[in-house]
Amino acid sequence: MNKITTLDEFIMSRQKDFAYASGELTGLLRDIGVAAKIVNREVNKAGLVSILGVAESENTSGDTVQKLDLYANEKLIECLSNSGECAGIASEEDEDFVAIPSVEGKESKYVVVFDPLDGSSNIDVNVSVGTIFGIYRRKSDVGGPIEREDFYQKGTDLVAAGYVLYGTSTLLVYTTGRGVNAFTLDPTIGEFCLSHQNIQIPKSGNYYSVNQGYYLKFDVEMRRYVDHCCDLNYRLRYIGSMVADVHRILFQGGIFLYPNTRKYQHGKLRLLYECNPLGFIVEQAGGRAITCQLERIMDIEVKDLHQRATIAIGSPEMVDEMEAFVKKYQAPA
Ligand code: AHM
Ligand code: MG
Repeated sequence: MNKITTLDEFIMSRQKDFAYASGELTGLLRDIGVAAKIVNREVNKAGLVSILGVAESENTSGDTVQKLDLYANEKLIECLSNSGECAGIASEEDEDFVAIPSVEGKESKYVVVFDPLDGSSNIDVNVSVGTIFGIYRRKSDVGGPIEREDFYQKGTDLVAAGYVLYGTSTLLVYTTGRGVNAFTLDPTIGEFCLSHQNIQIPKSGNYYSVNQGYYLKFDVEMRRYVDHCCDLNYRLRYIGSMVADVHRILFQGGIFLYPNTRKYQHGKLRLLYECNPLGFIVEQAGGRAITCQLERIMDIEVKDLHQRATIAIGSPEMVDEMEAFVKKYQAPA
């Protein structure tokens, strides 16, 4: 029988990769792993309990909030508050960042950004949803209050990022900038077990993932690229959960697109806690993540916690190809 490596064992074994590591980042990743298990439990029983359904509130971006979003948000904050390794958080569900009180006088160096339950419109119909997170080293003085600048950091400043996919099985995928590894939750022992090591995205693929219902609202260069995908008989897959759509592409190759539309003139997806963490993971796996205006996602200045960005992310050769279409067909400046 192969030796099982649990998420905790793996995180601990990687701690020595970082010079001067004192275990805080390790502690943070473990806290997120615990939160993921709790959220997973609730997602799995969502159909059985009364918390299923739409809460009567909207998040800061104007989308309807499902009750499970709020639950996942609370659990992540609770878990990140336990060990004292996190100084503050910014979440899709909170308009502003939230300071986390110090535990036993610990002075945390890190802040965490997350989308607690992405793709929440899928919950009521038993379709995959996910959690996305990113970890930054704070910029303000350790020991003092956290500041907005702690969160206004580019993707290139990420120390770690990951996602949890609550799918047919539950997977946690993360990177600390030294490759990408995935852990599958074994529900019988309640542990995330190492299942995919050093993931490499295929250089090209057969899948494209875009909400083609918005086709007529895309810019001409994006319509030409989508036409090209159709021409080549690429297979269209669009779940409407970015985590699940990008996960397929990470493993099987392809491209995920969320361009600007008439309704979402700067794209729909959020830079800080959706595009940047997934961009970091895909780049670490050998892929690319750029905007539909061809800027590298991880280089974009963050000026707002809930800033939106367009995105084209996936296999490097397919993103290169999309880039060539944009250059060829975009309106002259
Ligand atoms: P959410 O964070 O409110 O769930 O919204 C983000 C989701 C992504 O997971 C998904 O890719 C996208 O919204 C789908 O949007 P649309 O329905 O416009 O295609
Ligand atoms: Mg989201």
